[in-house]
Amino acid sequence: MSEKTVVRPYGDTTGDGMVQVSFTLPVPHDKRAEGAAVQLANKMGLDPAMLVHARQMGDGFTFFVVYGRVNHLVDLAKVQVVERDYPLLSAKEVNAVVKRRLRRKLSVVGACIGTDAHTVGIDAILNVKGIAGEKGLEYYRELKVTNLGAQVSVPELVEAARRERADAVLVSQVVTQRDAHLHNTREMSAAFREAMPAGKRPLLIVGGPRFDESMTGELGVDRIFGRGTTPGEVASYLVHALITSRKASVA
Ligand code: B12
Repeated sequence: MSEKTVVRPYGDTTGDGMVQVSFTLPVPHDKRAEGAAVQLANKMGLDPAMLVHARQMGDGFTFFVVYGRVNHLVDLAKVQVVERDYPLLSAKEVNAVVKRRLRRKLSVVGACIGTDAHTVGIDAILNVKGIAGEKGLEYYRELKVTNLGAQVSVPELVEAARRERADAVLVSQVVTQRDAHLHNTREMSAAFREAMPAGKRPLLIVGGPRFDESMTGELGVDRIFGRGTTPGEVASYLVHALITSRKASVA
């Protein structure tokens, strides 16, 4: 494997710097619109910029795809990401740890909050059917899952967490328009902080395709899961955060 830490994009030949971007402009499709798209791409640092696709999207909007060269470099040594810092366990291992160490079922309450009705993601994590060939948390014998579904208000969620004596609350936020996912998450974590004293609060987990996983502190949650999350990763995190890394409290 290459030792290189500084890389450039690859289009036709190694290191040629070619990238493809897509965007929509609020103009009808004509020659001027195409020129405007190229101008924007130039301002974004693509030089030369080639328009490869333009299609009118309803009245007065055009969608563009532009292909062009950038001169920017990426320094892999400076990339910062949140990496998994706990072991990935099988369903059998998760069940065994919960049974042996917690000696009761681990209670999980999940929901899509606010006006968000995109339940496919949270269902993929919670429901037996799961995702990508992996079963969801309902399949785990030692987990008790309460899935509240779509458009749940924060007070309803707090109430359900109390009723179910939730060890963890899993919230999904897919819509990001006007930063709704950030506002809703902050509102949710503040409500839990107000309703329950530290030490009695469930683990707060939020997930969705457009979260920045490094924003836990800012959003007041314990963990953020992004695109492509699997139920096994979530179950393993629950065991890590609630049991194995809290040796003293559950021994
Ligand atoms: C299906 C869909 C719908 C369905 C939702 C059906 C349902 N029951 O969920 C319907 C038709 C209802 C819908 C409606 C709308 N939608 Co829609 N929808 C989609 C679509 C096509 C797919 C989403 C999806 O199911 N992905 C598959 C799942 C498995 O992926 P996921 O959600 O990312 O989940 C994974 C991870 O993110 C993570 N995860 C997610 N949540 C959680 C939670 C936890 C706790 C954890 C651990 C992990 C986790 O794990 C999951 C598994 O890996 C997307 C576009 C796209 N291709 O993504 C648009 C999209 C999300 N929708 C969009 C929009 C705008 C809308 C509407 C506002 C449209 C309208 N004008 O009416 C409405 C809003 C309705 C509402 N009130 O929320 C936009 C959002 C844009 C934005 N910036 O926010 C998108 C991106 C489309 C687009 N390109 O414009 N939508």
